[in-house]
Amino acid sequence: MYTKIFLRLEPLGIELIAAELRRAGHDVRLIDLQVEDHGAYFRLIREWRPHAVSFSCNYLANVPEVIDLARETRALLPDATIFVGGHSASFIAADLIEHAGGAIDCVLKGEAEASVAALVEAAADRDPRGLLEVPGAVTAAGSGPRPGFSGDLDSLRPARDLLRHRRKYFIGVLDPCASIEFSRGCPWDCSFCSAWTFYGRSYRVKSAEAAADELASIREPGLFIVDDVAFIQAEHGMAIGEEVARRGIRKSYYLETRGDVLLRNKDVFRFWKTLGLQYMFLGVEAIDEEGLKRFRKRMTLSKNFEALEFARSLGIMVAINIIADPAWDRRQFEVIRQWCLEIPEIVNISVNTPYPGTESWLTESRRITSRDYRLYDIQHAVLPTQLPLDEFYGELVRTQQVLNRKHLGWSAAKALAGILARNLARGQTNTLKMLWKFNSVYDPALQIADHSAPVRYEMTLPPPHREVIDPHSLYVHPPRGRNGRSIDDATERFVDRTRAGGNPVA
Ligand code: B12
Ligand code: SF4
Repeated sequence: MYTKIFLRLEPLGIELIAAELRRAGHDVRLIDLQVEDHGAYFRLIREWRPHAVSFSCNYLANVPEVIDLARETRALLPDATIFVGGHSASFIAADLIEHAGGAIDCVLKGEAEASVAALVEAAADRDPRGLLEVPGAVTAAGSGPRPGFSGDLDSLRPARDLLRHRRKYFIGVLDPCASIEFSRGCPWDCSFCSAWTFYGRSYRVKSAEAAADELASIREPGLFIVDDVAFIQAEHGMAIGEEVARRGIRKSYYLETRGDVLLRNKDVFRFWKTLGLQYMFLGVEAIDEEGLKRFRKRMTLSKNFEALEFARSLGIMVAINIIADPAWDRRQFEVIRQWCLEIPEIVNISVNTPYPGTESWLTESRRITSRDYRLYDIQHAVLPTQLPLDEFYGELVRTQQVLNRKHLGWSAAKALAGILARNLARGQTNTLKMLWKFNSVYDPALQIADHSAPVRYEMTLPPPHREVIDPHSLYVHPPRGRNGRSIDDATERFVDRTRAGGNPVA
């Protein structure tokens, strides 16, 4: 829902896979189904008839679409190797294979760069046993070795030239907008998040030179920095910034970070403001101590507000996330609504959703109420609501409406007139179009209707609830302990003080 209005972003993952396969000598084509429709996809494969087709499945909500596409692709190309990968696919690999009933040959878990070329080569031999030698591979016959890490981030360069329709990518007023990663992974361990479990709590960085080289090669004036937590380490953030300044690269940036990182590295964020930082997203998650504790954010409320105050002082647009719990009553929504009205920030409300691959998936004691993958988009309730479901959605949308009233529609059009005019002069209309879409997307009746759509692929329920879990059982990439985190010792100690686990976990 969020992506239907506020943003549509370059899929870096598939561009990196394409780059890797091209390096191995293959002819590769990409199609981004955020931008093009299924008709365009089927036309492409009918004409081209590739030997292998792969789908990226970062989001759980996209699982049914990916399976249906794989099945139809199998009917058209019976001999092609069809494989799937990505963030969510990595946590539910065996289920994907089963749902697809033979349409998916393999799920490749983990980051693709390390083994996608080996997988395509093994597939060419048409020996299903060969696939199982590829690290990260899961087939109907079993699983291969644990996935390996890609090489140095400096050597990775997305095949940006392979995506048509680049003008469709934007976020808010950054239109058009490309994406870039300065780091990969996250050293924290929040209970509702799978960013850390996917990468085995590792954290790697791109060098300042490589980051600046890549930035200089990007045509778009806007940049979405996809790092889970931007500028964890001041030295790294400064080094990239200095290189960007030295080369005179001028762009507008969006980034996401934590409040405590922002407060620890104020100078870095101030410096990036001078370089063009325009939007910042802070995961505040809750405005009461109880809520923060539940999400294992070891951040006090006053620190969170201090961070917000500092972000405001930078004179940039600040967006924050608040997690609504299905157990909320009218009063709790009302408190958030009032707060949203009082503050200048853009507030995004998501719904507490346990995802496979997170700790919450295993520790949540409430019964899951839906096994429909499509509802796992953090905008639907998949845990029992205290209010009747229709009233819950009514309250949720009424709270999200504040965002519409404050930041979209005619008042926003007036406030953004200069930016809109500049974007239009460049032929970019994405920002303008987003301003009037809210009511057609955020509608309680549509959300209720989603709950009664027939479910063809049912998610496997979590195992019986546990109080404590071993994080190692969640990891996709095997952890490399302290050596897997490119941060200095002071930052490692800071992370340890502020992460929920607190005690040494590899
Ligand atoms: C950038 C980002 C976005 C961008 C997406 C940009 C885009 N078009 O891809 C935006 C802002 C749009 C976004 C939106 C959302 N996001 Co998001 N997002 C991320 C983030 C921070 C980084 C992803 C990224 O670009 N990484 C860098 C690239 C290089 O990595 P990658 O895409 O993962 O690709 C690598 C591997 O996954 C793998 N791979 C990927 N595809 C394939 C395919 C094959 C065949 C193979 C073999 C391998 C493979 O290899 C790639 C290279 O190493 C991740 C967190 C994370 N660390 O992964 C969350 C994350 C993926 N998002 C998440 C969520 C919840 C959402 C939203 C639902 C939030 C919302 N409020 O609406 C929406 C849903 C969007 C949708 N389409 O439905 C969750 C996923 C939850 C889940 N299990 O489904 C994550 C994990 C964050 C979290 N904290 O839990 N997101
Ligand atoms: S800080 Fe927490 S929520 Fe943010 S990416 Fe890391 S583990 Fe996930």
